[in-house]
Amino acid sequence: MADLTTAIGGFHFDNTVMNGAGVWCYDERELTAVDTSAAATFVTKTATLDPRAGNPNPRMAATELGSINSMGLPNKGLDYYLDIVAQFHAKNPDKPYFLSTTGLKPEEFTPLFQKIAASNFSGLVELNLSCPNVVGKPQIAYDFDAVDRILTEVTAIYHGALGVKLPPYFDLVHFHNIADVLNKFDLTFVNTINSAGNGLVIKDETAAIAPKGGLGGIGGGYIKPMALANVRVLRQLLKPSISIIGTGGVQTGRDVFELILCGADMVGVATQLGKEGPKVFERLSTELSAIMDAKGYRQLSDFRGQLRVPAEQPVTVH
Ligand code: RRO
Repeated sequence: MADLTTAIGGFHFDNTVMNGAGVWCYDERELTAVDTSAAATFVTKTATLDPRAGNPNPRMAATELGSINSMGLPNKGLDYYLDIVAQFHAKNPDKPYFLSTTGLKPEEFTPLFQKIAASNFSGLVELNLSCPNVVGKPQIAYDFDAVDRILTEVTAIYHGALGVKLPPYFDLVHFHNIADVLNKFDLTFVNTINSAGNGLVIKDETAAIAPKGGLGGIGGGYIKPMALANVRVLRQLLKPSISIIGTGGVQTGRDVFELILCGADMVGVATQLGKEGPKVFERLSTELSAIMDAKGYRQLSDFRGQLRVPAEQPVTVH
């Protein structure tokens, strides 16, 4: 087996695959299943200050190529996840865990992070600025000034390891815009990409899900090319101290390999984890290891970021 260990900031992990926030991470039962699988670690469901029921059903559908969801941030509230992560940490003091969180309105970010700062949480916080499914709320990370304001506020309060979950960007100028903002802060990581917002899946002349007129976040194979591009370009534009978790469209060890080739330090799995359950992590690790063995790579740093591009040109906009 090749060496699949990795690091994000000063945090060390004994594997390179983990869940993407939202899948197998709602409660203690689901988190335990991921914790005891081959996954490097887990990230919790995105926690809001207060518990939420989320959107009406049906709110998620799997398709042959991927998935659509409009869960609407169902979660058990920040206190629950702080408490549960503390319990996992007590059992596994050397294993770093991720807590995902977000504010539903601008005034919520300060109390959220005051609470986290006042707790004994010592892992990594993933600030979700890209949920596409809360009715009436825009995806924050498409508003670069809002990201700047929120990170200014949050980093004044919270001095632990902090990262941001990003939506897919599609225009090179937007990659520059977001990188310019993120590079102003002492972030530990970004996680790119969240689901691609506001897609539509039809089954038998009917929208597959109910909320928002059938619109929801698209995940799975549909979005792998966007995930690869977002990891690749952000790796080129972000300062080296910001690690990258690459998420989007992972179905095989080959997909994990390609995200690392684009520069990912860790790889998130969401739609396929939903389809296959936590045993997916063992399969992905075995497949990745076999690819590395065949190529003579002993560790991830042997190929991370080494994508070859014919006649490469720099990623710039004029
Ligand atoms: O709960 C959701 O509807 C959800 C969230 Br918070 C997110 O970040 N991404 C997604 O696809 N669904």
